[in-house]
Amino acid sequence: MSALRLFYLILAVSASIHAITYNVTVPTEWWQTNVMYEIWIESFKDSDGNGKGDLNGIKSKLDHFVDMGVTCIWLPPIYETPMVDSGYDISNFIAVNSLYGTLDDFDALVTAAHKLGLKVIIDFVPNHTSDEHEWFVKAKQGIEPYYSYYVWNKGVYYGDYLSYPNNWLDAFNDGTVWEWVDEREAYYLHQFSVHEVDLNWRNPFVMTEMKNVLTFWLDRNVDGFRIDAVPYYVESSTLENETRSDKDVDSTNYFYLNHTQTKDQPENYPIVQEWKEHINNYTVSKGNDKVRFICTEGYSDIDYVMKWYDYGDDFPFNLNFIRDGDIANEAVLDTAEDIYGIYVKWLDNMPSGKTANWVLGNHDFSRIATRIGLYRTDGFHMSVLLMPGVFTMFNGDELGMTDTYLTWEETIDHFACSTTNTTYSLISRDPWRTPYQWDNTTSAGFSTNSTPFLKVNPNYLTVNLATEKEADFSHYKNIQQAIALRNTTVWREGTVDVELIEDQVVGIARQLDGEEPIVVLINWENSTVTVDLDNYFDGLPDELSLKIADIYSGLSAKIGDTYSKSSIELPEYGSMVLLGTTSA
Ligand SMILES: *[C@@H]1O[C@H](CO)[C@@H](O)[C@H](O)[C@H]1NC(C)=O
Ligand SMILES: *[C@@H]1O[C@H](CO)[C@@H](O)[C@H](O)[C@H]1NC(C)=O
Ligand SMILES: *[C@@H]1O[C@H](CO)[C@@H](O)[C@H](O)[C@H]1NC(C)=O
Ligand SMILES: *[C@@H]1O[C@H](CO)[C@@H](O)[C@H](O)[C@H]1NC(C)=O
Ligand SMILES: *[C@@H]1O[C@H](CO)[C@@H](O)[C@H](O)[C@H]1NC(C)=O
Ligand SMILES: *[C@@H]1O[C@H](CO)[C@@H](O)[C@H](O)[C@H]1NC(C)=O
Ligand SMILES: *[C@@H]1O[C@H](CO)[C@@H](O)[C@H](O)[C@H]1NC(C)=O
Ligand SMILES: *[C@@H]1O[C@H](CO)[C@@H](O)[C@H](O)[C@H]1NC(C)=O
Ligand SMILES: CC(=O)N[C@H]1CO[C@H](CO)[C@@H](O)[C@@H]1O
Ligand SMILES: [Ca+2]
Ligand SMILES: [Ca+2]
Repeated sequence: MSALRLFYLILAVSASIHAITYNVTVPTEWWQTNVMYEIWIESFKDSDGNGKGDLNGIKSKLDHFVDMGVTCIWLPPIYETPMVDSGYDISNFIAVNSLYGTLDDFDALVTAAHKLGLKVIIDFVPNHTSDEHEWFVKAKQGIEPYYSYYVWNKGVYYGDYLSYPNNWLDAFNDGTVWEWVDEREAYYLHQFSVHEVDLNWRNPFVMTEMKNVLTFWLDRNVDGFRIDAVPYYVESSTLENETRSDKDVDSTNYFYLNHTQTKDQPENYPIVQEWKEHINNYTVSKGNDKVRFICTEGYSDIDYVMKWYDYGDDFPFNLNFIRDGDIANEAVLDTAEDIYGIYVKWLDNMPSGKTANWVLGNHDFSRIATRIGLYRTDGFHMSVLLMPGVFTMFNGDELGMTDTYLTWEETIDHFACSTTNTTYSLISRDPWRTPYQWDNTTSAGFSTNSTPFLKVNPNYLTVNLATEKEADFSHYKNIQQAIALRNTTVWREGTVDVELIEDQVVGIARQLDGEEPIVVLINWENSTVTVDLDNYFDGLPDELSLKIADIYSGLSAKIGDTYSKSSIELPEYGSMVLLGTTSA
């Protein structure tokens, strides 16, 4: 769609063994410079006092995004749903969840957002429908074409004993993916909950139906889609058993098997490409009125993830700071080398001319501040924000919100509730879905209702947007300033050089001829370190001035101070954004 400059790799001739400088893809379209903000609708803002967030609530808070510098909001599923899986179980793809509002409310939100220059993208969830969806209700009655919208199998006889066609397991650890339906004398396939029935992506009618769904929302003026669960669309047609993994888990646990037949199948890729083409055709039919984009979500090995770039995907989410490529394993973020390694892995593998993406948090996993510690959170955000590409952030992370402890009685996550009072906390996603902390009033300003759907984190009296806006230094202000630096020529076009310094600092330099460089240094360890940037970066000016610093290390008092590049002392867990001062 655009003449993007190629993404080159230069092996710099310098003293350091790590020195790699990357040319960047110069952004030409709005989405390439986005900060894309995930709003967890239920916990963001309640407009009518029922204790649950809604679309009108979001509309009333759009100024927050303008103030922060966020340019694109991403709404998780807004569709009609029985809410078995937080709205990812959809019973009607062209209607709005009544808990959140109406289609008119949605239209009003999009219009209001556009007026403020914000883009709106929505989740597209094509891996399955709810078992309450009209298509599945008809399929169960044997009515075509709906019966063939799903994946059915008659099972296998072992003597007189009928059993599942194979050993595949669902991702919610309920055991088999196959569910028996008496009326049809057949099993249907579900890779997730038994209430989420997998669509048959080998059936062209399913493609037609889902393209109509895309068109419906394009007509409502959305700016793009985040496409959910891309590795799971198509299963191997041979129905071969999967083999045992190396994980020491119960035999009904999803991770008991290697998902060689049910995940990352090659047929998934052209499906997404066809949606992208459909969206492009829509744009052409509107006289190229605006640029629309898609991005995809999938926790897979880097090769499978990178392949999406070749199939019409503007970018796949980079979830490597959350999972290590295998959905079963948490990302390891213990050392500076770990962080450095994750940055370089993406840059080394991304195809030429593409836009990078970085994600630190989302609705499915523990908050970043909880995973790495608050004292490292500012530095980590500064570094991802000043890397080239799109940063995808989860609501509340800009405040340094942390996971909230919830008792068994307070737990509402459906999957946690189906466990026990001793194991629920391993499963529950409630701790990072508690209400957004706007201010120090009732329910943190989230709702006039003093008993919201999930309790507010007790730290809201100090950790809240209003307080952080008033403070001289805060997580929020640091993020706001780092976002503002993305609106510079050096951020957009400058090279990027990522270095591991003294084994404990991640250093990032953005440089461009004729522009002041941006340097980010994050000390990942609880010990002071002095760094000589000459050993790691070429071409920096002798002096750099401190622009942004984390709020805990004491560096805030030194904002505006000048540092010699050959000797910069970083306190324990200290992080800095430094700017060049040569032509000042
Ligand atoms: C990187 O970009 C610079 C400036 O445009 C250019 O001189 C250089 O040749 C590029 N590197 C490679 C490997 O092409
Ligand atoms: C597949 O797995 C099932 C369940 O473990 C087993 O009963 C069956 O024999 C296996 N089939 C093959 C072909 O190995
Ligand atoms: C299955 O998983 C184990 C451990 O992760 C791995 O060593 C093996 O190569 C995997 N097998 C296949 C066929 O992917
Ligand atoms: C897009 O439009 C072209 C030209 O009309 C057509 O050939 C193609 O099939 C369309 N693609 C999709 C996915 O609808
Ligand atoms: C969990 O529930 C059981 C049975 O209801 C009860 O006996 C036990 O005390 C509970 N344990 C905890 C940690 O709450
Ligand atoms: C509540 O917040 C307001 C405005 O942010 C502040 O002026 C006030 O001191 C705070 N009150 C308490 C009890 O923290
Ligand atoms: C970005 O920079 C341009 C020119 O320097 C300025 O006009 C514009 O207001 C800035 N935008 C933001 C969001 O700061
Ligand atoms: C850092 O080290 C100091 C002193 O060694 C210790 O008191 C402090 O708890 C450590 N901080 C963290 C976050 O571990
Ligand atoms: C992995 C993933 O994100 N998949 C979505 C598809 O379906 C499951 C079950 O609804 C959801 O939990 C996921 O969010
Ligand atoms: Ca509400
Ligand atoms: Ca599927």
